[in-house]
Amino acid sequence: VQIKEVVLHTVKMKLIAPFTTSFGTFQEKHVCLVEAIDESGISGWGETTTSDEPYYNEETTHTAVYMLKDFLISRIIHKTIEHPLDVHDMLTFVRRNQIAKSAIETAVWDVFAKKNNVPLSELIDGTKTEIEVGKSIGIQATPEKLVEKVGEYVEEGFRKLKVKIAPGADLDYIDAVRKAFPDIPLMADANSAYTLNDVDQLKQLDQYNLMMIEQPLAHDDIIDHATLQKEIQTPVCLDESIHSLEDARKALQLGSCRIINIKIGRVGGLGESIRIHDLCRDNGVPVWCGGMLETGIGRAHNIALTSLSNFTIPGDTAPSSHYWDEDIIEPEVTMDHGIIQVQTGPGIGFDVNREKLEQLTVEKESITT
Ligand code: OSB
Ligand code: MG
Repeated sequence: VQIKEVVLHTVKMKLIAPFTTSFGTFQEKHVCLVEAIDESGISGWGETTTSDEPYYNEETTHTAVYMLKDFLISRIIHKTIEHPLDVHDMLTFVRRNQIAKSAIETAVWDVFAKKNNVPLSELIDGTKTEIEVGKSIGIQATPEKLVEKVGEYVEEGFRKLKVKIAPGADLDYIDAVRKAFPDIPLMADANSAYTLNDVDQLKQLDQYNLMMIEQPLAHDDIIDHATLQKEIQTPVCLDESIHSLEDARKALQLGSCRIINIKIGRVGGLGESIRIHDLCRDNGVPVWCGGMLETGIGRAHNIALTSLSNFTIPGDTAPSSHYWDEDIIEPEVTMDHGIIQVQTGPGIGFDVNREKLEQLTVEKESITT
């Protein structure tokens, strides 16, 4: 494949409801949809899974667009790409900026799959035809409100409920949910809100039979997490701390976690996601696919990735209707009893609605050199 043109479509999206984590509340966000066009006119799509502020990690939508324009696209465009697995190494000369790299890398995967007329899941040797879906629930005003939300999502069929926690909104909330729903697959995500001084507090979570606690400690830590994992029974899952295959290898070696949340953007692309998946599989460590409140494009990549066999835990891959009034892809993703069918069309398996895209676009730039 040779990419001849890259179009950066920056869109403004408004969530149907605010989403609160320990680091802040999401309401509106800009994302850049990256369209890579090859010599035969095939368009592949990727997405910067960023938000407007650098609170989850150091990247923002602005920094991702900047990196793409000034450093990344020029390393890809007009080069012969034998396989999309090679794109990761073509971009390693730039340090970090994983989400920016991922946006162009995933677009190349889509082009490649479309060119070979196969679904992306098949190109990556995914074996599942359907995936189990979980729901990530933001911090609510009261435990009662959270119980109500969990009830709605359980009713809808979600296979895993993930509750955001933070100091001051933890044990009471989890206690209320567990009392109301003694048997549901339940987990907590702290988004780095605790330190080792909170071990006693975190130990108390052991009584609630949680599937895991996600990223309890610092966003850049794997040492303290190893200490914590020895102190608590609840399995630790890492999100923010894992940016690469090397990070994953070290975390497993240290015993920093027993589960890994893989996000394509955070680790720099689909290729690195596959490598981390394979490493975890070979070490008997389950993985699941995280979410970044993506549009349908990012989520299509997430669904394809989840078709790999070691994604044994339901991911944060709720259908678009949970985030957006109208998505930019067609057809709409639907969920039945907590199950989403892996797309069977070529590439990401969805069409981009150009009219909808234009309506949401606030900035558009075509790059050909
Ligand atoms: O920590 O997994 C996270 C959303 C934005 C940033 C970080 C996270 C999240 C979510 C929501 O938990 C996942 C989703 O529904 O897309
Ligand atoms: Mg998380």
